[in-house]
Amino acid sequence: MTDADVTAPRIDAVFDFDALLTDDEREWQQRARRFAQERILPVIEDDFERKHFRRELVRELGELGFLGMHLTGYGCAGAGAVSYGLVCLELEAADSGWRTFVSVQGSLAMSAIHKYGSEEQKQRWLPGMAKGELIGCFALTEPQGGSDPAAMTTTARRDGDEWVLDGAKRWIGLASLADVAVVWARVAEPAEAGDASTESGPSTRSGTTVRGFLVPTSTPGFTATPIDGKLSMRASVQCDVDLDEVRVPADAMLPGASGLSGPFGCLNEARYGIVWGAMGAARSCLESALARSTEREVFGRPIGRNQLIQAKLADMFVEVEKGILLALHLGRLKERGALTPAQISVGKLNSVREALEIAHQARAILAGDGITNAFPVMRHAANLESVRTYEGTDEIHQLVLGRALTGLNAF
Ligand code: TGC
Repeated sequence: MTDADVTAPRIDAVFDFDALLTDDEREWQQRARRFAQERILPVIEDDFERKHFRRELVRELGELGFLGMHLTGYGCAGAGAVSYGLVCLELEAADSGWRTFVSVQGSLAMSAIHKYGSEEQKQRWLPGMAKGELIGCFALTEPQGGSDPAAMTTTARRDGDEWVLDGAKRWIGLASLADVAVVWARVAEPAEAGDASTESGPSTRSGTTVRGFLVPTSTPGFTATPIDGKLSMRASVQCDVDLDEVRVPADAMLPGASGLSGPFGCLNEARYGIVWGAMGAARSCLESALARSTEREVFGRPIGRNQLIQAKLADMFVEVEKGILLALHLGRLKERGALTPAQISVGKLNSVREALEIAHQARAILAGDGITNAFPVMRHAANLESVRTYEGTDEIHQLVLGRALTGLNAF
């Protein structure tokens, strides 16, 4: 067979992936792909270089229906889990920072309010957040480490008709831009929790439990400081948050969440988005390497004619296809209400680990030019280092799976 006999197919056409989707799902995907290509890709290298978060795109994301798109009512699109995953994939194919924005806003902050908020809280915050007029953040992780939220030291104490929050949070996406923070804090239980809905899960530390609070970021004592010096996710914002006697009214507490299962329920949503999103970054790296392999000539022929290059491309391709098909399977389970946290751990662990490996292989194929911003690959690789760590590190997800397999808890 000569080169002329071979037509290179589109990567996602090989398994006829489109045929597994509904018209509506394809429409969501196309809308996100257009947005990524027209609004993110032309500016992302510059934004990454300058550490610039392009806030004006937030309303556009809202107009397109991407914010809290898997939620129903309150101005949210009520889309299916697969549609949401496809949007995550297309956004992260452009940059992890933008998928992270949609995750923090929709899967974490809006989900927390939607799942656990009172009707009044939902009416107050969700419609504006869906439109991108209001930004939310999710303050769970603390400076001593993100893997063990049970070690949380931020407290909320009742003082008359108010809650008073004290503590510190770290790596909180969007906090310095946000209008509202969902802050998780330890309260004494049950008397001081003072809420009819405290069918509290077991306390996470003797005599206390974890509750969520909606804190307008303009509240005195709330300070968010962007973390500088990041070599990853430079086009998005992560902050230190200081809570110094932050006073909020009694009804700022989320009535429907008691115990760590509250924030973990939101992490499930965000981790699910990552299962898809990381495969978007991986696809972008593979596309760069593939294009380069037919254009770049070394030793008098395209590098793609070399078996060692083809072996790399084949392995990358296999993992992208497997990862996307796994994401689709998890999405279908989620739509049936059958997706478990352990299954999400399989997906998050696999997608991010493989995406990083693909980024590294793509960088090698691009050789010296691969370290420049003429290609998106180093940016994806750098971003994926964050994605590997947040929402549960590889090791946390391995241990979740280890526990599911053995019945023995390693934590
Ligand atoms: P344990 O602490 O004993 O469990 C407490 C309760 O939570 C329940 N639970 C879950 N519920 C729903 N979904 C899940 N995935 C859940 N995992 C646990 C559990 O059943 C229990 O409920 P109850 O009613 O009996 O009290 O926790 P564990 O032993 O089950 O889990 C330990 C471990 C290590 C798995 C967990 O602590 C964990 O997942 N750690 C990683 C946390 C993590 O991902 N942190 C990063 C957050 S990323 C972030 O905050 C930044 S957001 C992004 C941004 O802002 O940019």
